[in-house]
Amino acid sequence: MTYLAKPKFRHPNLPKNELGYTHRDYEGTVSTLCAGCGHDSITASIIEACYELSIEPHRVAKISGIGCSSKTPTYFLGNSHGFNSVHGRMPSVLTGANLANRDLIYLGVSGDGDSASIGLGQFVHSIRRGVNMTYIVENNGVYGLTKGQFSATADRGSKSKRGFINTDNSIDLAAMALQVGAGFVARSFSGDKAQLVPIIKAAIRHKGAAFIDVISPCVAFNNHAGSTKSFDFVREHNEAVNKLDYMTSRMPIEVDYQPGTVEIVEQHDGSKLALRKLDADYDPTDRTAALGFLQHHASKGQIVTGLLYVDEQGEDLHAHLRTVDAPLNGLTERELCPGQGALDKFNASLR
Ligand SMILES: Cc1ncc(C[n+]2csc(CCOP(=O)(O)OP(=O)(O)O)c2C)c(N)n1
Ligand code: SF4
Ligand SMILES: [Mg+2]
Repeated sequence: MTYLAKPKFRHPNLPKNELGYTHRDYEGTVSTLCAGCGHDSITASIIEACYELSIEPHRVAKISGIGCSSKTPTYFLGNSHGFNSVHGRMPSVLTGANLANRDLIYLGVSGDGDSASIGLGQFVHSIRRGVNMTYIVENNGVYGLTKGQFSATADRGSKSKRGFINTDNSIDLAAMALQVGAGFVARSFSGDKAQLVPIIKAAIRHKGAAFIDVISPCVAFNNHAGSTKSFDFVREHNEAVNKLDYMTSRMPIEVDYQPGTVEIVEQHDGSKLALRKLDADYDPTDRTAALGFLQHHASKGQIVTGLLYVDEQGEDLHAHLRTVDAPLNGLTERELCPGQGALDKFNASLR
C-alpha cells in the first residue's frame, strides 16, 4: 500500500473557517515518514495556514520534486491539485503550470537536496523570474530519502551519522533567494508553528516569488551530535531570549521563543541548532541589510529565523511577460489562435 487514507468520521463540532471547512478538509493521507520527522510538523503548519486563510482547496496546486520532503504534499490538501515531479524539476513544472493557469495558488514543496543540489539552477531561475508561488524548502541538511548523504546546505565541519566530516562549504538558500531578487524571503524552524504558520500565510498572500527555508531535522540521519541541523545544535546556537519547549526522543520537536532571542534546539541525537528570531523592530524591507544580517549571524553560528525580506509592491512573471489576464483554459480557440493577420502584425513589430 502506498498510502493510508484517513478515516472519514469527523466530530460534528469541529471548528470551521469562513468557508465552513474544518482542518480535516485540508488534510491528506496518513504520513508514512519516520515518526518525529520535522517535515510532518511543516505539513501541520501548511494545513493550519490554509485553514486560517479559508482557502478553497480546489484553488491550490501543490508541486514537488523527489525526496521525503517532496512526498509531503500527499499528506496535506488532499482535495487540491498535485504533481509529484522529477528530482530538482519542481520549479520548471510549477512555472509551466502557473503560466498556463494563473488563477491557482501555487505551493512548491522541495528539499535541500532537491533545491540546493540537482535543482539549484531551477531554484534560482524560478525565483529571479518572480514566479507567483510559495516555495518551501524542508531543509534537513541531508538526502533523507537516499539514506543521509550530506546535502549542499550541510554546514562545513558538520558530522554525518556515520562519522564523516563535511569538508564542503554550504549554500544558504535564503541568502541566495535574496541575492536573485525574491520578493519575500523567510526562514523558520519546523517545530515553531507559532512562527511558521503566519509566515506561510504571508507568503501565500505575497504576489511574486516567496521563498521559505524551513530547518527540519531528520530524525533518522541528521539528529546526532556534530550535525548543525540537529535539534541540539539549533538550541545551542540560538542567541537571545527565547526558550525551547521540549524535545523528547522520537517526538516532534517544538520551540517557542521570543523575537530578538536565540534558542538552542536540541535534536533527537543530542546535537544542537541555534535559532535567532528576528527582533520586533527588524526592518524587512531592506534587501541589502537582510543579506548582511544573515551573514553576520551565520558567522557567529546562528541561524536567523523570521521574515527576512518583503517587497510589498511585489510583481510576478505574468506582469513581466505581459500575459493575458485569463487562464489559458478560459480562452476561446479564436483568442488562442487569432490568425495569420495577427501573426504578421506581431512579427512586423519585432523587425
Ligand atoms: C535524477 C535523480 N537523481 C537522483 C535521485 C535520487 N534521489 C532521490 S531523493 C534524493 C535526495 C533527496 O534529498 P532532499 O531533497 O533533501 O529530501 P529529503 O529526503 O532530505 O527530505 C536523491 C539524490 C533521483 N530520484 N533522481
Ligand atoms: S529519513 Fe529523515 S527526512 Fe526522511 S522521513 Fe525519515 S526523518 Fe524524515
Ligand atoms: Mg533533505
